[in-house]
Amino acid sequence: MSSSDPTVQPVPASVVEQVDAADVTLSNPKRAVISLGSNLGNRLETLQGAIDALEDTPGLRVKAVSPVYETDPWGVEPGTQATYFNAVVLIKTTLPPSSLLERGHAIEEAFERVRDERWGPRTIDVDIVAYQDVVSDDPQLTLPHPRAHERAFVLVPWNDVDPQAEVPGRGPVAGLLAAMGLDGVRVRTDLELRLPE
Ligand code: A4P
Ligand code: MG
Repeated sequence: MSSSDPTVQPVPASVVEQVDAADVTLSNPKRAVISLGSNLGNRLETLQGAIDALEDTPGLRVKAVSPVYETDPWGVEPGTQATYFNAVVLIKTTLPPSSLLERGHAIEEAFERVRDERWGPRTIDVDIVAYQDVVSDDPQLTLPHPRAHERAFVLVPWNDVDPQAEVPGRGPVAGLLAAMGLDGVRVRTDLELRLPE
C-alpha cells in the first residue's frame, strides 16, 4: 500500500501523541509473577485491594488474576493460625525488581501489615515469585522466591493463570505440582477477584 493510496487516512499528530503517551510507561515491559496471601481481617477485600494497588502503580499492569484458594497455614503448628486466602497475579512492568519489591512493601504497609514474627499472621503478604527468568540469591530479593517451588498454595494458582509456566532453575510448574500433595489447598469457587479494568 503506498502513501498515495486514497483509502489510507493520515493519523492526526494529536492521536499519535496520545498513543505514545499511553505506551511510554510500558515500553519493553518485563513479566513477573506475584503471590498474595492474607490470613487476617477481610481476606478477600484485602487481596482485591492489593491487586488494585498493583494496577495503580505507574509502569505496572496486572494481566491475569487467579481464582481464590483457601489454604492451611504453612510453617506453623496446625490450629494456631487462621486459614489463608491465596492468589497469584501475572503482571507486566517496567519497574526493576528492587522497585517492584519496594512497591510490594508499600502495599503491605498500606494494609497495616505488622511484622512481629516470621510466618506470623498477616493482613497481606506480597511476594515476588518470579521476575522474567532472573535467578538471584540476594537475601533482600531472592529470585525466584526461595520457597515457591515447594508451595502448592503458590503453584496451584500460578498454574491456573499460566499452565506453561516454569519456576526459573526448578522446572515446569505443572511438573512440580504433579510431584506434590495438594492437601490443604481448596479453591473457593464462590469467591472471585476482579482483573482491574
Ligand atoms: N525477600 C527476599 N526475597 C523475596 C521475594 N522474592 N519476594 C525478603 C518478597 N520478599 C522477598 O519477608 C522477609 C524478607 O524477605 C523481606 O524483607 C524481603 O526483602 P517478609 O514478607 O517481611 O516476611 P515473611 O513473609 O514472614 O517472611 P518470609 O520468609 O518471606 O515468609 P514467606 O516464605 O513468604 O511465608 N501459609 C499459607 N497457607 N499461605 C501463605 O501465603 N505465607 C507465609 C509467609 C507462611 N505461611 C503461609 C503463607
Ligand atoms: Mg513475604
